[in-house]
Amino acid sequence: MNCPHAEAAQADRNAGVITVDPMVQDLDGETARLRDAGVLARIDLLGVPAWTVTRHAEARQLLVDPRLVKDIDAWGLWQSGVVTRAWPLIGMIDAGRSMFTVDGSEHRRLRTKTSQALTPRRLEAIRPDIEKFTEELLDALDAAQGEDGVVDLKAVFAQPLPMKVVGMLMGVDESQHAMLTRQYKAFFSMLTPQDERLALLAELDVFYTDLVREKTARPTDDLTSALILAEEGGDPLTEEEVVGNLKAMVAAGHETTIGLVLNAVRALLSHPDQLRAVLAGEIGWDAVVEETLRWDTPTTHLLMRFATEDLAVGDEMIRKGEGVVISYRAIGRDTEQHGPDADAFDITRPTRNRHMTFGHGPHICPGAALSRVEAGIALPALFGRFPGLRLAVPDEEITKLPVMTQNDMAAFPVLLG
Ligand code: STR
Repeated sequence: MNCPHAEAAQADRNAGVITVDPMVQDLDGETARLRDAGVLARIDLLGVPAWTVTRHAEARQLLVDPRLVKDIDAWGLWQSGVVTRAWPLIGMIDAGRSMFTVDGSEHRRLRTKTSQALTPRRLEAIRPDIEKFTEELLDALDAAQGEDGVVDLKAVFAQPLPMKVVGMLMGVDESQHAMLTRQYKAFFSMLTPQDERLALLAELDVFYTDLVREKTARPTDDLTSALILAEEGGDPLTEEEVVGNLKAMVAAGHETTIGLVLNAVRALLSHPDQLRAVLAGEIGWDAVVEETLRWDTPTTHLLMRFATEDLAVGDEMIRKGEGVVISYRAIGRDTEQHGPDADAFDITRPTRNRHMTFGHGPHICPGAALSRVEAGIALPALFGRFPGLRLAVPDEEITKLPVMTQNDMAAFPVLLG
């Protein structure tokens, strides 16, 4: 049909839409485009339209708004069948019933045990284990150097550490860690064909269900057993709910912390003055961790929430049934929150702790304290053991994986010094 008005209207609508590209290498460019597009930006996620929030203040407001929910059935495009399980990002949203997908009082019921198990005080008990894992992996790093002295810090150190920690917490046997790492790598990569992704998610469901059944028969002192045994006011969690929580914690506990540790190392190596100040004890490692979380968050975009009513945000209106992404990378670079130099990495920045990388409101990351403990042990131990650590290739040659939601490097080749 030749209808100039409709075409013009379509072009108009397309004009303001930013395509979020999993293949992007210039992530800073994409982040700046989103931030500059306004408080709310229209995005295209592999052919699916959504809103994204790009600013700190408005995200903070939306994350406590009960009219935005996690339940995929509130999504118009899902109800109408436009979005199906064939969409490569569906696993990020339709992830089974868990604390990640439910709101309100049910959400509290699903989440209480987990947040109680991960308080800073409770985590003190596992600090020695994390230190031991770290030392073992530093030995492994030393041993893995090739003839040219090069070793992949990601594969040998940053990746196994969080898996060991979350595996210990949840009671996942070491023999399964390599399988899980492989499966999650394929899950997050947008190059994995969708039928393979759905098949691996089904396999993981079987794996986690078997684990929950085993722990039901023989509870131990891990968090999976605690979730199974939780009373929750006479309303214990179902098997499906325990499985959902277990899946969420393994995926989140492992994937995001890899990014935190590597992004911090990368930031320090490309800002040698700041590395020197930390190594000289002029400023603490906690400053490095917080500024990395703000400046180069592991989670670029978090999918997704849905409006149960029309919602006005700034000059825009999110319509009932529309999807909303939270773009944490752009939020960390918000100049109103962090000043005109928000794009600079600066561990002395006064607002370095006032980032929103762990979210806000009822769904705020329950593992935040754990990731801080892990990075707070791993980083000083790594630089303590290898003070001459340096990149084996120019920084520009570090490639980002084709992942939509995480800032994930393919490899991080280093020389230990
Ligand atoms: C991966 C697939 C799965 O089985 C369960 C979940 C639920 C938790 C999600 C996880 C997902 C993907 C990565 C997330 C994590 C919560 C925090 C983590 C989104 C969908 C972040 O990147 C912040």
